[in-house]
Amino acid sequence: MGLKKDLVVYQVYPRSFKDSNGDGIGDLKGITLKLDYIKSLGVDVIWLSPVYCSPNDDNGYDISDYLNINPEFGTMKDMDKLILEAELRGLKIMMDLVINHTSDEHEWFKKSIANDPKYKDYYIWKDQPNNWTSFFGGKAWDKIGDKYYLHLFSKKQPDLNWNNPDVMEDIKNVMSFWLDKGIYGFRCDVINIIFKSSLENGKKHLVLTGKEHYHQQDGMHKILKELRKDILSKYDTFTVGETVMVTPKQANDLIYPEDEELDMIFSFAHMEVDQVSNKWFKTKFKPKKLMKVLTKWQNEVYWNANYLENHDQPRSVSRFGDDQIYHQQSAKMLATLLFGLKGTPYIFQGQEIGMTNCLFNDMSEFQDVESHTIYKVAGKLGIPKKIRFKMIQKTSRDNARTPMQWTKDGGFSKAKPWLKQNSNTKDINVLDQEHNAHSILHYYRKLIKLRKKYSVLRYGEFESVSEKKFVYIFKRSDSYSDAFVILNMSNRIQKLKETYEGKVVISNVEKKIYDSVLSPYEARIYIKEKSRD
Ligand code: ISL
Ligand code: CA
Repeated sequence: MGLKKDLVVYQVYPRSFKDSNGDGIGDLKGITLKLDYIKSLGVDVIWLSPVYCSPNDDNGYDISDYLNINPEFGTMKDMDKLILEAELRGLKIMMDLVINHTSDEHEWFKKSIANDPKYKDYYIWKDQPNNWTSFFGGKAWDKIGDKYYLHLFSKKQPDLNWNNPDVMEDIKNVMSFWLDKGIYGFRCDVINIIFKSSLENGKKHLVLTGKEHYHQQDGMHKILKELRKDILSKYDTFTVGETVMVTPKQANDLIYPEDEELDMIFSFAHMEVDQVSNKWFKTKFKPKKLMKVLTKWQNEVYWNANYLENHDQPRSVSRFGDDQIYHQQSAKMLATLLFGLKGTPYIFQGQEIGMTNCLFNDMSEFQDVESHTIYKVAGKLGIPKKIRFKMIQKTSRDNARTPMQWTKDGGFSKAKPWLKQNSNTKDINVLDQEHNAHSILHYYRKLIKLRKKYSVLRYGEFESVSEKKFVYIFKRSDSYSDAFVILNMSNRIQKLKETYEGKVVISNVEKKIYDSVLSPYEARIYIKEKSRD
């Protein structure tokens, strides 16, 4: 993977980033307008959530044409311009590749319904459904005419049939099309469930039934190897797979040996530490659980894609920190964690200013198809309205998708945004933080600079030093230096037992002397350079 290990990635959710034409929807020109801002963070790669044509049942993750831009976002000319302007600034663009399913409005699906000889087996059709369930809740099958088709997500997202070689050929063409345009690579959506090895009934799990027939199958490895060999290896590319429910061993199987399948993967184990049986049933966050999972993945996985947020997760400061009294402190502590770990750091838009979950007051304020589906399914299970609503409020993906907070009055759009703006934009916004040297924004910039400066933060081996109830300490080391990352993950003062040598190169609390007392949510990184002879 070589120098790819140096990169820092910034995720843009185009719908909510910047609206350039006043229709309330973020767009490509908006992103281009903000490239200098993105560049100023010090990041190297932009991951764009889908910008392809889509009826937006799942905000672009339901693609109706892989080779064209959603008119709401602009034109292909705007896209070419964005790629060019990014390149001029030394930024690379990675696109979202959604190939488990398409939209039901894709030509392929329409032809499949019409029994067109080439397309009839592009999707997964059956006379009778099996018992599999959808990731968004409810059954994974719907009927058109006298046949059922499989959809592991919404019913407007039919699953492609990866047993059909023509599907492979078409997707290869899609990939080459974008790589030829100068795209740097792909974030591969739910990539470890694309291959269905049988359509038998599956085992019943609390939320998901049937996964043993499509999760992490050999056929998936075969597909990834072929895509790598025939397409990706012909370019200089970067790939990260989104892989659900993987173990460290399965993660390694996807990324190692190098250059055969994916460069790295997103796993979810650390996103499950505050839930009971599934993400809708949250419990009190216990920092120690997070430490344990992170340490395990640091120790066992060859190279991690590290993230605390994305467009599917509630905001990290609201979840693992304190979005009220210790907002600034805890957001910076989490940033220190993200950049202290070994692996590639991913920042989700707004995370760098500490954007928080949003207070939604009514179901009608939510846009996300998943939130609405789960609300209905939970209703059928007899869960009372009030409790269901609370679940959605806390966990809805819309928490991450509210418009980017540029200024005190929003600064995202001149019109009413497609999704409610968080009212705390008056206190949490880019402009204010630009002018404040102690802001979360400046702290992120500083962390990125440090990562560039010290090889130990990029390549250093990881070793967990202490995982106390609230204090996480780990060491990174390479032949030049040792780094100690010290994090108080609580809102109370904590005491350090040991002393640490070296210089405090960054901390979220300014102190004359960094002694054994850690303030609430205090974070420090010590670096001690090794003497060389
Ligand atoms: O939200 C989730 C994690 O808590 C998952 O259930 C999520 O749906 C899963 O990780 C897959 O996500 C990806 O594919 C979906 C799309 O809705 C998500 O936005 C995307 O990131 C279907 O394409
Ligand atoms: Ca717009």
